[in-house]
Amino acid sequence: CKGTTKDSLLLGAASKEVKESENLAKGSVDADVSVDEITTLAFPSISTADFQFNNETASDIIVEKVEEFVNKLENARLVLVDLSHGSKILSLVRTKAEKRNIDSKKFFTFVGNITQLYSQGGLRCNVIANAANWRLKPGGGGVNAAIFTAAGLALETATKERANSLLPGHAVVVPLPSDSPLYTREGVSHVIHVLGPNMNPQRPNSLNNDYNKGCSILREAYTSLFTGFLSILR
Ligand code: AR6
Repeated sequence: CKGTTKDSLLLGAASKEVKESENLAKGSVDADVSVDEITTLAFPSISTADFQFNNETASDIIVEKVEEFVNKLENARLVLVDLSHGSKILSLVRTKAEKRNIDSKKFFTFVGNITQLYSQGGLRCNVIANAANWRLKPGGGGVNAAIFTAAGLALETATKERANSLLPGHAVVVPLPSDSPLYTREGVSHVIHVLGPNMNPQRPNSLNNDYNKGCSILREAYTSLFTGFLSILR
């Protein structure tokens, strides 16, 4: 993450800003200094809430995809986030990742609001993923509403510059302007919007319980997400 591209420079700037505010605010967390330089992607479990994808099946796919990508990350790590300690998907993934001996420094689960990971949880995440809708519109509830609200108009504008819609299984990397509150407060320099498979008949493009298609789209979604993250690191 120390390249010379514009995006890499943004990452560096965000990290410096957060470090300075931490010095002033005295972080409540036992900060490991070496961790400062680690670029981190925080991501929610795609499709398992509003899109009603089965948790057990999704957890297999998350662990499979993390295992595939985790060794491609040099000084970077992946964190699966959910709101509550009772999260079923977090506990399923944690158990399965332990069984596969996935390096817990490179991948772990974390309970917290993805828009407040640094300010409330002391966890620096320069990149966050959004479980988006196909129109890439704010609102709609879940993590999408939370991220668009926290990031302000800056994210809407920056998203429109990159894409107007997404196909299921695809992702788009959006550099976050430095005037976004998510950038200044949390140190988030990029949002990666991901569209997962939809099993909810009340939402557009429902797969009507077709888990063959659903699994292949969910795999594709995580591949697009992690590939997008790798593209930021280079
Ligand atoms: N921080 C961390 N995790 C969260 C947060 C948050 N603030 N909010 C929800 N989660 P969902 P989907 C977790 O429903 O199933 C939207 O309306 C949640 O507990 O956000 O892919 C979009 O517009 C779950 O584990 O995404 C789409 O139309 C995970 O995030 C649709 O929902 C994903 O839940 C997408 O549905």
